[in-house]
Amino acid sequence: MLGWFKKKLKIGKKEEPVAEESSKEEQAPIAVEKIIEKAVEKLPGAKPAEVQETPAQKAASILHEDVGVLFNRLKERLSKTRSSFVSRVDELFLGKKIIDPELLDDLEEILITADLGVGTTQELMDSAREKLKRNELGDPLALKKVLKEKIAGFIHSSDAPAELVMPKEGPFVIMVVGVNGVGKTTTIGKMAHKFVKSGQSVLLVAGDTFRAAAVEQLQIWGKRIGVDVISQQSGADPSAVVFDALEHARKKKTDVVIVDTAGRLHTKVNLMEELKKIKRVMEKKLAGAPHEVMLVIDATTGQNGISQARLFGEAVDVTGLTLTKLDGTAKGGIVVNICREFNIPIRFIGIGEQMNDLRDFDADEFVEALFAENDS
Ligand SMILES: Nc1nc2c(ncn2[C@@H]2O[C@H](COP(=O)(O)OP(=O)(O)OP(=O)(O)O)[C@@H](O)[C@H]2O)c(=O)[nH]1
Ligand SMILES: [Mg+2]
Repeated sequence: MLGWFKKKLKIGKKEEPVAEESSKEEQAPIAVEKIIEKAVEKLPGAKPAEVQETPAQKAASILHEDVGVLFNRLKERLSKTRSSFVSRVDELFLGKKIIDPELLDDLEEILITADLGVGTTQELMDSAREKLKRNELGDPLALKKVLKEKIAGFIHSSDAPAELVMPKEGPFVIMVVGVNGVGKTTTIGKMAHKFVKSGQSVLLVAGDTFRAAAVEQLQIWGKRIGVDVISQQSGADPSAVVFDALEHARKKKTDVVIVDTAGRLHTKVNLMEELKKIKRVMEKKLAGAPHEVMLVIDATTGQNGISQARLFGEAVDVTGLTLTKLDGTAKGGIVVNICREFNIPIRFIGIGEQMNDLRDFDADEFVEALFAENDS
């Protein structure tokens, strides 16, 4: 399981300090000092006394802080979507006491422009109108709550497990596919970094032999992270590169093999056939491979992502998704729509160009970050 990404910190038992034997005379001044310290602490404006933390407590507080920092970063990176969606909903509701048909029409428009998709918007609006008819919505705030719950429900609707499952033996092979420029190679670099951090050996495979620069780009990532990259000259048959790489991984007992592929339009039949061939070669060379066919979708492309998921899914049985560039778009609503339309889990979201800008997708955290107050 990819649970190693979320390795829990083991907090050791707090060790009780061993009391030193001391005489009553030695203890007396210490007790007085303590009383004075306590009194000083209570003075207005006094700094709290320094707390001596054990290493485990220190680590735990760092971890706790990290979680907060990470959440804030996610929140900040989703700010474009939040301001085009949740903040507009807030503005719409501001000062309104009742829900009238005009307010519902305006809400509908906001949902469509935030790229939640026509079907999702319709379902949300139907449910809101239904609740209104049954007098279950007292005021706009209640409507916002329903909206949040419904959206969380859509994101949770996929029952496919979000964590990757490792094979018992042999390398775990991930084949990364997608349209040109969506962020495949960058996501591969970030993913490899995550695996390396969790102690796995990683091999990158330059299956994009279409552009010379593509091999170089992957090699730069390989160097940055300190992992090997298997490549051939540009123009080589990508299936041959993959074949060699799997042989190499088997010999070296590599834990994780990540295969880059050339970007291709999901509507180009011959290019999709080439992808099927690469996959077949993997299957032949290593039973069970590829264990993950990851489709990378650029969130800024909005609803086109839906047809990409459909056509790549039909061609190569996509098993997981990564949505990139959520930091640069107001169209983050695509996440909701993808979850509602497909039973394919979103594994990761890309929220920037740096190595650490790939996050495990957590539905609850995503909804919270999307609906978070701007200043909290
Ligand atoms: N802001 C932002 N930029 C990203 C993210 N992921 C990738 N990018 C940028 O998107 C651009 C394209 O990324 P690549 O990784 O080269 O995309 P690709 O899918 O491999 O492209 P092709 O191989 O040409 O099909 C680069 O400038 C990346 O830095 C992300 O999550 N956020
Ligand atoms: Mg690439």
